[in-house]
Formats: sequence, C-alpha cells, structure tokens
Amino acid sequence: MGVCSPACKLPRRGKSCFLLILSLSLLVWIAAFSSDAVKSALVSFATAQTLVKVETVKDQLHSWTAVPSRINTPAQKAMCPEESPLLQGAVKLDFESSLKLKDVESNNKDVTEGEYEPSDCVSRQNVAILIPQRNREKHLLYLLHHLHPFLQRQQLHYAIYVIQQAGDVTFNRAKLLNVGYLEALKDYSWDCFIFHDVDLVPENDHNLYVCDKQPKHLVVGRNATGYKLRYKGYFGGVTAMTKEQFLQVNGFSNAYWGWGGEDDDLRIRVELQKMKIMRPPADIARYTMVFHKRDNGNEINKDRMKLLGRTPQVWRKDGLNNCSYQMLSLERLPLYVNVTVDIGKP
Ligand code: UD2
Ligand code: MN
Repeated sequence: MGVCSPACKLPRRGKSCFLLILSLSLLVWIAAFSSDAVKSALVSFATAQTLVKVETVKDQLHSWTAVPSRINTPAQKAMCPEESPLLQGAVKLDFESSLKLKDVESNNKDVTEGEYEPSDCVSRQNVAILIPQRNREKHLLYLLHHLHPFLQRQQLHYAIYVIQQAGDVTFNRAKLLNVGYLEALKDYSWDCFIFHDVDLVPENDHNLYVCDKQPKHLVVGRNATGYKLRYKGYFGGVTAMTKEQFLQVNGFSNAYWGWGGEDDDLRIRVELQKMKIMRPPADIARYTMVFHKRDNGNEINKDRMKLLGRTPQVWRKDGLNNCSYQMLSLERLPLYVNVTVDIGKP
C-alpha cells in the first residue's frame, strides 16, 4: 500500500470532479496573475474544455431522445441495377398526326425543364441528349414522345437539349452539336453525350443510351436501309461519347456546312486517337427514320471529300476549341432545353 492523499479515498466519480475543480481553480489563479499571452492561451484551453463538455451533453441528450435515423433523414438511394427491370425490348412506335406537345407534356409529368432522374435509385450515368434542329418541329415532337419514356425505362438521369440554328444560312449539324456540348456542360458535369438526329426514333429500349470505354455508334440499321449498316465506318445518326472522349477528339469539326461528311470526320478523329467504335447487336440497334426530303438550306456539301482529307492535319485547331457562336436564347421548356444560336456562316 502506498501513501494516499484524501482525494484517492473518494469514490471514482467524486475523484474526477475533485480533480476538475482543482485544475479549474488553478487556471483561474494563474489567469489572474499571469501575462496577457498566457491568459489568452488559458482562455482557449478552457473554452475547448467547455465545448467538449457541451458536445458530450448533447450526445447524451441525443441518445436519450433519438428516434430511428431513417425517419429523420431521407433514405440513401442505392445505385440503379445494371439492367433496368423496366425495359420492354422492341416497342411499337406510333406517329399519330394528331399528336400535340401538350399530350407529350402531360404524359411526362416527372420531367422538369427537360431533365429527369429516377426517384428510387441513383442512375449509373448522367446523360445529355443533344439534338440539332431547324424546321423539323414535327419530328422533334415524335422524338420527344418516344424518347422520354424510353430513357426513363433505362433508369437514367438525363436531360434533353435541342440546339436550333437561327436564320436561314446553310445548316451545320456538327457545329450545333459542339455548341450543345459546351452549353450543356454549363448546367451539369454530364458523363455521357448522345448526339442525336431529330428524325431517328429508337425501336428497342435495350439499345442503352449510356457511354462505354470506347465511342459508340447506336444506329446499326434503320427502316429506310433494310436495317443494314450503310457502310463500314459509318458513324452518323446517333452516337454516344463520354465527356472525355469527345474532348479528346476536340469535338466535331466546325467546317462542314450542308449535308454530309461531318460524321465521317468524327470517325477519323476517333481513329486518330486509337479509339475503336463499338456497336450494339444489329437486332437491338434499330431505328425508324421519319420520312423526309432533303431540307432547303442543307444542300450536299461538295467540299466534304476535300475536308475529310485534311482532318488529320487540322483536327487540333478545328473543333471545340475554336467553336465561336452567339447565344440568342436559352429557354427551359418543360420537355427540353431550347438553345437558339447564331453559328455564323460558311
Ligand atoms: C444522315 C445522318 C446524319 C448526318 C447526315 C449528313 C443517318 C441516319 N443520319 O442523315 O447523322 O450525318 O446524314 O449531314 O445516317 N437537320 C435539321 N434541319 C435541317 C437539316 C438537318 O434539323 O434543315 C438536322 C436533323 O436533326 C436531321 C439531321 O440534321 O436529322 C441530319 O440531316 P438529315 O436528316 O437531312 O440527313 P440524313 O437523313 O441523310
Ligand atoms: Mn434524316
């Protein structure tokens, strides 16, 4: 048995109380007779002690009054399954001439300003759909009518952007898609971009609108071509690239005015980066193209072969990094973000 002070004879709890009082009086005593520096150090020490005490009391209170946390905080959403249980496979498409925008809006009440996300799980990718458009309002209506439910069945967080070329100078699909990419990224850091013709409606919802390790071409076949790939290397219609893949190729060229060539140019850019184009199986990657004639203002681009020849030399300087345009308006409509832009002229 060693020598024992009166303090050690007290019960454990009383002992720590005694020690606390002793040290606090010591602090008060030093504070009263010491320099300002020592004083402020002591004050912060004492404050810290008090905070710790308050926190401990709070914790204690919480444990007495706590209700199960799932009632207080919203449940953490799990990742959506790898394959959505909502997929239907081949779906019957309808192109009713009486279809109205109001009908499509009322069928898609969960879409806000063109954006949707699943309520019960976290989407595996965040996807921006970019649609270049001029004077194709009816096609846009049919596409919205089918695409919104299609994307929702895929359990995606997505937003649809329609990029309208203002004026009537020659159309430039590729440059509009560059604008769409740049503008959509101002809203959200989308993982994946789908570059989508306005007149192509997907027939099978197993054709997933997500990006892969390589750029994806989603149109293997369509009604007008007997559902066959038009030619080897064909990369038009609907394509999917991640934010990084598209940046790596410097986007589309801005130099293709009128019909044709811009899709082949993008393929060349992809190949120059040693990326490999992937395609879903032919029985899934099927589209119906709404019938149309060649538009006024989108005549065949006679320079396209010449332009394609110089892509390996110019792609670094012609693309996202020199895409100049003037935004005329950005309207957040119920079913899509409507970007109207002046992209200049050839
Ligand atoms: C093919 C490609 C398309 C593109 C084009 C050549 C397929 C399925 N599609 O489409 O991706 O490479 O050849 O440029 O092979 N547009 C308007 N208003 C216009 C003109 C064009 O909105 O006045 C838009 C619209 O989104 C349309 C797209 O540009 O779907 C392509 O134009 P197109 O449909 O006239 O050309 P098409 O069907 O030959
Ligand atoms: Mn077309």
